[in-house]
Amino acid sequence: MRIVFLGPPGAGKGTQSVRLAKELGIAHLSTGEMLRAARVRRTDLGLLVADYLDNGQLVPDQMVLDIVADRTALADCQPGCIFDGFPRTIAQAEALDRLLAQRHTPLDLVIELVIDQGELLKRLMKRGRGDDNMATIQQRLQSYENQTAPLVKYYSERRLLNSVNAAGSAEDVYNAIVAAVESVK
Ligand code: B4P
Repeated sequence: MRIVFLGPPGAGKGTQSVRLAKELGIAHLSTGEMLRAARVRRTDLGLLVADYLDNGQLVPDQMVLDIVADRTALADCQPGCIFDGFPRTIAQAEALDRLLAQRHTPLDLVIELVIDQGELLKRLMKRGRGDDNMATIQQRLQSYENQTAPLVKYYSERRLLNSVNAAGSAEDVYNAIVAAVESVK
């Protein structure tokens, strides 16, 4: 199975998708995690993306696409994978469609985590990761509205979208996600 998790920063994409991947026995791919790891290791890519991460801006599409193309070719993605926080632009979504079509492994489902801004701010300020300060969060929310939210329509038109209320407890949200997965099995 191949599933995309879509939602604003702090909606719980990481929290939920790690658990679901384990449950389904498929790989968990977080582009955010991969980019942060590259920055910590100070690889060439890490040095290039540091400013984007610190400013709450999306990293250029081609950099993310190269990472995803390499990562999805690894053996652990054979049984399937969850794309956590990817795609984040229409160009990324189109590229992902092309990549998966070449491999004859289309997407099965897109889960949108729906939540209001007040709750997001509370969660992110509490988490307190390096990119969780107020200025960066505002920029990330802006990037989401401008560049990522159009994907809701994109996937809805392709009949892949399943929207889940992400404001409840982590357990309630997870149960709603499992129900969405069951509906396409
Ligand atoms: P990500 O790593 O994807 O991070 P995120 O959107 O902030 O968080 P997520 O939604 O996963 O929230 P989480 O479960 O942690 O992106 C970071 C940066 O990387 C981006 O800003 C961008 O610069 C770059 N990037 C990544 N992918 C990219 C792409 N494809 N293209 C370009 N740039 C890209 O939850 C947040 C907090 O809430 C946690 O503390 C959690 O414990 C808590 N929480 C979760 N669910 C809860 C619940 N139900 N109730 C209460 N608290 C909850």
